[in-house]
Amino acid sequence: MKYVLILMALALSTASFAQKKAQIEFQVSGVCGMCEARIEKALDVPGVIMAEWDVETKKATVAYKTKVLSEEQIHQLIANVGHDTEKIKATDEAYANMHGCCKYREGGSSCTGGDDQDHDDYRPE
Ligand SMILES: [Cu+2]
Repeated sequence: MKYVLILMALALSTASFAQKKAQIEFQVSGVCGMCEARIEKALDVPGVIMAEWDVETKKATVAYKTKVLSEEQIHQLIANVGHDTEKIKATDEAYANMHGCCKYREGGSSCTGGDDQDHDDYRPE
């Protein structure tokens, strides 16, 4: 009986939660695992419940609280760190700040050799 009550409480809290959240999917330009980390970190803000970016499909999946953030703002957060989204393009400045490996625009990515890139040895000049 106790378990039933717990389950009911969980179901109720999920239901009230669901009314205020939305989940969107959209394309985001990027190249590698570092891009993934950067994109997901950019979305590590209040209001974002879950953010994922798939390096294979270039698809971002973001669950967020609609009272805190708009879809537009989410796109902007990603553009701010240098990645173009379906709606908002990153500024040249933000784009230039990215690791060379992540330069998706002119096909100039320098990390095309193998999928096991280690960026840890990268040092900015
Ligand atoms: Cu990258």
